[in-house]
Amino acid sequence: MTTPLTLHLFCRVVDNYGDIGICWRLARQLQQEHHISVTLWVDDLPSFQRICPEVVLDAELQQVAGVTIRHWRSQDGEYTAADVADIVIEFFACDIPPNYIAAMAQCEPRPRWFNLEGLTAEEWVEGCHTLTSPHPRLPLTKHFFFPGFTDKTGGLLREAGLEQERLQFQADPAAMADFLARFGVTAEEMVATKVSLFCYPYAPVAELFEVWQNGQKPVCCLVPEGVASAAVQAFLGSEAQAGAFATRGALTVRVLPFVPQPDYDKLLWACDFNFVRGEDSFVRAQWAGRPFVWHIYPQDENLHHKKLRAFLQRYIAALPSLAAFSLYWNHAEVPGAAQQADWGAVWAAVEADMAEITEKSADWQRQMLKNGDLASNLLKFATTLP
Ligand code: TRH
Repeated sequence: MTTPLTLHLFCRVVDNYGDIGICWRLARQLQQEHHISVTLWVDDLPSFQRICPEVVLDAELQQVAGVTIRHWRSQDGEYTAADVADIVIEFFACDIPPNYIAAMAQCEPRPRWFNLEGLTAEEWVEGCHTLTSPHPRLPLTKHFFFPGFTDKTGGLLREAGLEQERLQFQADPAAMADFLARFGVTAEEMVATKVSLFCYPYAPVAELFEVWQNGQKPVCCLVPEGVASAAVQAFLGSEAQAGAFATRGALTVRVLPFVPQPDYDKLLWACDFNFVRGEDSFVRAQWAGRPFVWHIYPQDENLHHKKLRAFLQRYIAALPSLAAFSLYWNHAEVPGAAQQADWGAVWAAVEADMAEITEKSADWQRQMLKNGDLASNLLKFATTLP
């Protein structure tokens, strides 16, 4: 039997759940599908525990789902070549401990070293994907690895069994109803337009609630606890705690607990329309093959609007109703339209195009499948390195 490859994945949580969400997903996949011995170094265990309840907060080292989790407390510490893995990945240019880098330079052969970058649909990514960055002093070379939407990028994170699991779940109305019933969704609400809502606090949620409340068609909106709290609380007239719900007019809002990652996928699969944000939920919504609107992570000088446009251009250039909705949702300028959204009209346009939008989402999902998956693409590239 050959010794399995070892891999260290370094994750610094900048904020929220996307950094650890992506790293945890990647770590599990490398371990489970590629049989690599993975250690995930992470600096923030409480955020990790929110998406993976098995994580113990006061453990320096622990095993979850076959992955070793190491609490990354500081940049200090002594390391030798024996501490270094065959493959080293730093997520999002997080600086790994200087002595660990020095130990990497002592290894023979040198570890394969990657900087896994953030996802963007902008074209420049294709030119930067797999570029090298030689260390200024040590005999080490790091490679940039970019996720993306074309075959000239690393593709998107996706587990091997995901597609089959999704298709099976979506073909089984009883399984979907049972799943949503766990959160209190009734048989009557099952036939409403089911919407999951995950966004940043500045999304115009109250405006949308008003439209849905006064609409003709029943809408059941499922919101994780802690998301859009002000608007949800105002609608409920009470604390937005998991389990709370209210119906006003055509709209029912239900507050869900934060669920483990695999259940979050099921939520996206079971809903007719998903609001997602950041990076990881955004990608999962694409794999769900259902219509979605993306709330992009805000950046200085509205840099995120450029990224949002680059994505919309690829995803729904031919569907102005959903493009306009997405731009308004992110407070971005809508070409040739009023600055202030008329939310009633904006939602009505999306509703009118829903069949076409649903079809387009399924097409997009199939198109993304053709790019392979990020973990396999990264490992394939690693084998080409000297
Ligand atoms: O939480 P996010 O906003 O995360 C990030 C970070 O802010 C990060 O710094 C930034 O770089 C990035 O966005 C762009 O959104 P995201 O990426 O969708 O991550 C959320 C994770 O939480 C994702 O893995 C899905 C998971 N999740 C659950 O597991 N259960 C839940 O109930 C919900 C709502 C989400």
